[in-house]
Amino acid sequence: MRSLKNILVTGGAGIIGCNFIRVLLNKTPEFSGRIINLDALTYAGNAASLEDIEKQFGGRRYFFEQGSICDRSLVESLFSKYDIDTVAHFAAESHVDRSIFGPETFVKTNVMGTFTLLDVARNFWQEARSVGLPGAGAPDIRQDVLFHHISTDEVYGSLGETGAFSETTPYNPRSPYSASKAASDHLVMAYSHTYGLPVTLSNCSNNYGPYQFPEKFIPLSILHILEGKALPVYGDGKNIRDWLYVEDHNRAVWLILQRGVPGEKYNIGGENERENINLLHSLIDTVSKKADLDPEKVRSTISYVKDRPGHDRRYAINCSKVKTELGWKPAFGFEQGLEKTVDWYLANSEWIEGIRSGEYRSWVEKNYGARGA
Ligand code: NAD
Ligand code: TDX
Repeated sequence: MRSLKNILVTGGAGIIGCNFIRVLLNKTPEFSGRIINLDALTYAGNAASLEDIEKQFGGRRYFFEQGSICDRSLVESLFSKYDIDTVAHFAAESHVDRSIFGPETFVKTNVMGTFTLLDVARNFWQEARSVGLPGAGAPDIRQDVLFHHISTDEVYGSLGETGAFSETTPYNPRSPYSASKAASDHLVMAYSHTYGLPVTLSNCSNNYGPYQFPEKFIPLSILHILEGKALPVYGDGKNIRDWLYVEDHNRAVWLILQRGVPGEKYNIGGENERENINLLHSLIDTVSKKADLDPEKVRSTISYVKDRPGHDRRYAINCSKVKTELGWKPAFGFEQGLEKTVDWYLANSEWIEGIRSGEYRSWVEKNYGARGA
């Protein structure tokens, strides 16, 4: 088992990164190290998501650094300042719709940002400066360190009615978002093959849970149900996603950090395939019950809208590798995860108001018009 002392978490103010930090510091007694959270606080990042962590662990085991993963000198200084031995790289532009409206930041952050982190790690983790070109598996890079890259099932493309993505499924990304993530995955693997950088890579399905930015389907629908707004369903509503509770995802990431084999990739999925329209009906039932709304009245606000261009039809994940090799299994059933998520949004109106103001609101108004934030 790897000894992890100083973990650089990138994108720790987003849904998955902030849950990872919370799980590690609050619920993982076997971890006694420090977490350094590098986050640019884009529209999707929110420092308020980690206020409790800052209060409890700030300056001792938790350190927040605001900045971009594309800023090489900043990243270099953080590696030295905190003597980083592990990277858990979550930071990304993550919303498919936004990548269609404006792909450039996706290439900058997801491709160039990942490259910058990899290259700084390679330099910082060199045992000693060697002369000339390193060969494959170059021995001069420390092997007691790890660069873990978090990626998506969307790199594999779209499935028909049957089958599931495995770790050997060829890449076939179809949106600017998934193409940028695929490019970053290839760079990660190239740094392993060419320089011997110890890397692991995970490709997961759709996460859901507390602190998710309300542009994604589940939180957007919860808030629109509560506010009596139209519920936008893209196309015929029969696209299928595999839903993974964020804490289950991060338990798998933690296992990979401890015991993942360098150079290997792992698929992580919730084994919860749902058509979007069926998921929406479940959400309507759950939210209506908790908020005392009439579910039939809410259902009448479902609004089929123009489909997302290039909308992938179905994703499904075969996650037998992470189960058999690392002993992972999801702890939360889908209904349970959904209830916990709805409860969290009902109890956290201040967080919601904070994140929906400013830049996000004007972007939504410009690009979606009347749909509202
Ligand atoms: P998110 O959009 O909620 O958060 C992304 C975080 O990254 C934000 O805090 C943002 O401020 C930060 N960030 C963006 N650009 C940055 C930059 N240049 N430098 C530093 N920080 C920057 O995303 P998420 O859903 O938490 O996703 C985390 C990772 O998981 C991403 O790599 C994403 O591709 C991947 N992923 C997400 C899902 C999902 O369903 N949410 C599924 C599969 C894979
Ligand atoms: O208003 C909506 N109506 C709708 O029908 C929204 C926002 C979405 N949808 C559909 C599109 C998708 O089929 O719901 C499904 C889920 O959409 P998103 O929440 O936007 O997620 P998705 O596009 O599947 O991508 C997510 O999972 C994979 C994350 O955003 C990615 O970062 C991750 O890699």
